[in-house]
Amino acid sequence: MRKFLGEKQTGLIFAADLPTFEDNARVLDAISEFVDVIKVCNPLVMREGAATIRKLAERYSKPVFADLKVADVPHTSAQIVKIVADNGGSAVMVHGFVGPDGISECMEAANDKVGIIIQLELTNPGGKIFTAPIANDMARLAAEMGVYGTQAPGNRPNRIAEIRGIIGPEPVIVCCGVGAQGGKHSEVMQAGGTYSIVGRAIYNADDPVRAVEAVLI
Ligand code: 3DU
Repeated sequence: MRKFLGEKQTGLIFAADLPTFEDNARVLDAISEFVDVIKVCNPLVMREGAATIRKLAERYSKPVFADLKVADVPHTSAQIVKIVADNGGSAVMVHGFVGPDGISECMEAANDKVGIIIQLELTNPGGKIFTAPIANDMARLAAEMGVYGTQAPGNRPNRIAEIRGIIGPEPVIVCCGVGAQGGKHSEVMQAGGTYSIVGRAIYNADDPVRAVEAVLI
């Protein structure tokens, strides 16, 4: 399996969730040396266009993970994956609940240029109601299908460990919910997570470099 997100160093994925490219660039200019991967989400891509993926990748020479939460019928989901690939993205998040045909068509569209990462369990309290009960089944499916990785809730380390147990040592696990949502990077790493995703705890801090250092302790 290709290392779509590159070699792990700090294990930090920065969630570039500020409103514009320039807002995110101001923070990234200060902290990029600590960042393994830059993550973009739907609001930024809707405002700035898909080209912002390549702009970030080139400016910082880092892989960009498009957390676009793809969740449609296969032929529509596949188009989104292709847009990410065509715009220089390295990985894309696809909801596991789309099922095997949806995941398979996304993998075909990715054409080994982009890693497919399966969203399993949302970190918000409501995520426990509908996504948590099916998350282990979706993790099993992800492992069977040989995807590049899965998401896991970084604010529930026991769930990361459980998901790691299901998918085995190879796939990456990206763990959102570290920092502002209560998760801790050290606990994510200990539980078997590959990366912590951190946004607000860094970009809302008066001193983003100190905030990164605090996260990585
Ligand atoms: O809470 P933060 O500001 O560190 O941002 C977390 C990021 O991770 C944000 O982009 C959000 O959309 C994403 N994310 C979750 O928070 C929870 C999930 O289950 C999946 C993605």
